[in-house]
Amino acid sequence: MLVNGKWAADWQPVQGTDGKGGFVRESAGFRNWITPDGSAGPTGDGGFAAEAGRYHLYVALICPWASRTLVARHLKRLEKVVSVSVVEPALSEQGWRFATPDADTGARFMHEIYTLAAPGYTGRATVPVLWDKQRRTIVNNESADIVRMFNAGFGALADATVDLYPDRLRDAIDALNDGLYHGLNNGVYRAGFATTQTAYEQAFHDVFDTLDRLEKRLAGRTFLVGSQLTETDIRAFVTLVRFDVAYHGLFKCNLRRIADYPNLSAYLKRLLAIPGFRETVDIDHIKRGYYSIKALNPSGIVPLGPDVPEIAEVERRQAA
Ligand SMILES: N[C@@H](CCC(=O)N[C@@H](CS)C(=O)NCC(=O)O)C(=O)O
Repeated sequence: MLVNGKWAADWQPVQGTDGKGGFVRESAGFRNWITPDGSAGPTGDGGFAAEAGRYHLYVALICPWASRTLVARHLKRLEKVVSVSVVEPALSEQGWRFATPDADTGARFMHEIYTLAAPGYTGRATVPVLWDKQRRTIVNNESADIVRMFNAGFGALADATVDLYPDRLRDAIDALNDGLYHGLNNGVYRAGFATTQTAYEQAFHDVFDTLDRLEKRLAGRTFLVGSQLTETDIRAFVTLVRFDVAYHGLFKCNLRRIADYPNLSAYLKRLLAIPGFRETVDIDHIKRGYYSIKALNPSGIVPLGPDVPEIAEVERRQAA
């Protein structure tokens, strides 16, 4: 991680804990918003008006948080408005690395983008990052905000027929998102990075309680909230699609696979068939990325399995 703008070499073990072996995720440091007219959004400063070609999104394809923003970018048809670059799947000794120096900034590592924006930055150099090429700064590095900006911040530059956070569903979306974050999106991380048996077991039960609830909720419904696709489906998707290949093994979430839940696996298949979802999934990056986390897998050996039909289908299409 960065400490006062300098890369601290012993960053790998420096995961936040709550003193009882529970994993604590750091909150994001840049919280400005892109808006149609450049006025300030719910947090941060103004001055970030929607413009084609001005903003750039840095992602890792292993990362579920970054992948949320990629799905939203596709669904809102912002592919030609916001450019993207993808870091290498495995974390290096200096965190996320670009395979070739970044075109806009010349950076070789993601942490250099952070220090360009804030020379004295202290914190983890996480993805996703939404970068402003004009002001040469980070607009925002919180995926939940970036999804909402893509949904509503780009005005006429985005597809107005798609609304991932409709007014009338907001309360239901917010309520479900909270449970999903704690029990699933971050729940798998709490299980994987727990350093005590008690913290692991708590997270493990939260994860499978949440999956059981989702399985029931999906009986007879197409999407999680209302009758339309919303950001809640994107949030569920990014964790579900990684579950059997990464979290079941590496994060020890091994009571059941998604493939063992009929409704959840049908739902995952349904989402994969919607243009904008499958394009963001790279099973090879996901596997190599997660299994490169040295603290959890010192040998770096990447498992060959599992054999899951939905995953095999994604891989087959990518190879074609
Ligand atoms: N709050 C962030 C979390 C992003 C996050 O934790 N990204 C991970 C990858 S999945 C990361 O970049 N980790 C590098 C690190 O912690 O050093 C968001 O949702 O955007």
